[in-house]
Amino acid sequence: MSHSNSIDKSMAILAPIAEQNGIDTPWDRYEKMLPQCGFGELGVCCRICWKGPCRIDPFGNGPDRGICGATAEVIVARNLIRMQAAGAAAHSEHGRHIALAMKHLGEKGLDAYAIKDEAKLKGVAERLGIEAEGKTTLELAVEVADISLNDFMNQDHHKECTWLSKSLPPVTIERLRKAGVLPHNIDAAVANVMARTHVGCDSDHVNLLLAGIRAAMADYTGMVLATELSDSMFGTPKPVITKANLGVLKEDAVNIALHGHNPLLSEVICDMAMLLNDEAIAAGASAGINVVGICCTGNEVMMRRGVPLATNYLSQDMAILTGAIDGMVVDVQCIMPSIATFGSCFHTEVITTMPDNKITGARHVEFSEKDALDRAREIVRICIDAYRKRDPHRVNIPQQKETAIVGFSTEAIVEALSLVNAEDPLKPLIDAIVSGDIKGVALFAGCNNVKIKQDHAYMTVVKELLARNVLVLATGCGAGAFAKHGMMTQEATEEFAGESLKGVLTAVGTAAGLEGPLPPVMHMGSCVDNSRAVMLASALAKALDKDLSELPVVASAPELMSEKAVAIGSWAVALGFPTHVGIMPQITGAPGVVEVLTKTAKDIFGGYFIPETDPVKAAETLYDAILERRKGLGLSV
Ligand code: MSK
Repeated sequence: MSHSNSIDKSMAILAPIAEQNGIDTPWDRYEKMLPQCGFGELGVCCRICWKGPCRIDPFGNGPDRGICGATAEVIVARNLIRMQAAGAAAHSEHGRHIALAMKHLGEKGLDAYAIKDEAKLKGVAERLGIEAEGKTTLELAVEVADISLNDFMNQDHHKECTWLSKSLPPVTIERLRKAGVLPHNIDAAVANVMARTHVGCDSDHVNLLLAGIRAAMADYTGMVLATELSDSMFGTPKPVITKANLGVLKEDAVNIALHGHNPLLSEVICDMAMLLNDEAIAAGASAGINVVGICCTGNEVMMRRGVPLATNYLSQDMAILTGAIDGMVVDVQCIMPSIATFGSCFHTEVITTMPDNKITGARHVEFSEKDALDRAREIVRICIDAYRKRDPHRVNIPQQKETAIVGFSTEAIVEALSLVNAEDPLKPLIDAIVSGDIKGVALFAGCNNVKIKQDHAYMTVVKELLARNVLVLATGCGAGAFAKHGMMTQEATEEFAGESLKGVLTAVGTAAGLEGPLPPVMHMGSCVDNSRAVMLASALAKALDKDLSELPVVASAPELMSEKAVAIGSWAVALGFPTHVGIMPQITGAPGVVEVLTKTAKDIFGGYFIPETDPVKAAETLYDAILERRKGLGLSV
């Protein structure tokens, strides 16, 4: 029997439809997988050579070494840092793609793209040390792209990636430099992890873990340049009011769901959907084209255009069960192959677009920046054609839908604060932290994981922290969870924020003309936009002349699953943030690795991992970490 395990009520409505159609939900697929491999759960299964697979007996009754002699510590560390490297590769491929597009735009022009935010580009250029005087916008774009691309190409080990020093406080850079974890080249950091984890190479778990942190810092580098260049090309997000959850689908519209990560695709589809709206109406869809988002592409178009968010990671294939999605257009990352199966049970066209991200059973329309308009037109028309085949009797759109105020880029937050203090915009925030009106800041990031009830851990941890007057920032599918469940509204501030936090959010919101508070959870964007939170924290650290590791800032990934989330969590630790993970990481078969990541890391980086599957306890531990930081700064607790 098909079922769901989610606090999102629309899932309970859709699960019976999966059963009627004889397809498994993600939760069914998970149940069929049980019991999951105990060796894998502990991280002690080694598959990096064909003498294996080897596995260490955690109870001490069987093998305590692999065939090559590798210990549990080495096996676990190798497995973990390969995840960090994969996460870094994914994010930085995204960044490289944007940087190459910006370079092509500047050099040869690209019909579908422009520098929409010239002020941001100029700011980025200035930060990178580029002299802007006398240069055109496109010339500047080329130089910004070249410097960014050099972070993938530099071979001088003594020269760290430019984007690191241009985005982090000097004292933090110095600490990380001493620890030897600053990459000189994003690609090299990833390749180095793959090389040193080859059989018969690095067999010291601490040395391996440090290489993993370096890869994670490469992940951060790819991420920050992706965000900053995307803003330049597509606009820096500003607060916008939209809706979230599957109730955003429209029965009388051609519904196109954009899913994946890279705005290069989704931005052009959004433009094309507007251009072809009349064709949709002519096809019988009286409401025209309704573009909605899923996962981080959803976040990208939501915060820049106010496009409503249909759902987050774990319910992506369930969305097709509404029978109302005519096209699901995907690019890269976090796309379940199951969407092709779900699509084939309905009229939904599942369209892959990237040469290195195809799905068997899906239609492929290869997208490139050079012919973006033609391909986008083709894709939107495929979706309109699919609408013609939609069976109205199979449409079942759950009514769940919440308002969400989204789009709090660092710039937008600073702009809102400047309405309180134009001369020194950060001062109101710093004053609130110093006085204790805001006890600290928590960044929520990460995914959903089928191992726990969808969205439940996010909602539990966040409510606990808000009640304790902690300012909350959110990205990725965590942000999606909060948007779906009404945590990005002014009403949520009234209901969940502690009194002093509510006072600050109301003062800033009122000054910004909102006639009430800011939402209690600030939507900062997609996975790569975790860099925005670092930018904000770095601005605070610089203003206070402190290391990031001294600030009362914590991170939480209550429902993480992806390699990218592992990489994000790892750089959060390196930057100095106590970092909660709500899914037990696959490292517990190696006590030495656990010790390094949860304790020793604190001595080296200030940050450390807090594995805790109980969300209430996790909130308590995060809050204690905030108070410890406050004490360290001599602030009231
Ligand atoms: S999409 S990495 S499930 S946040 Fe960025 Fe969501 Fe996690 Fe993917």
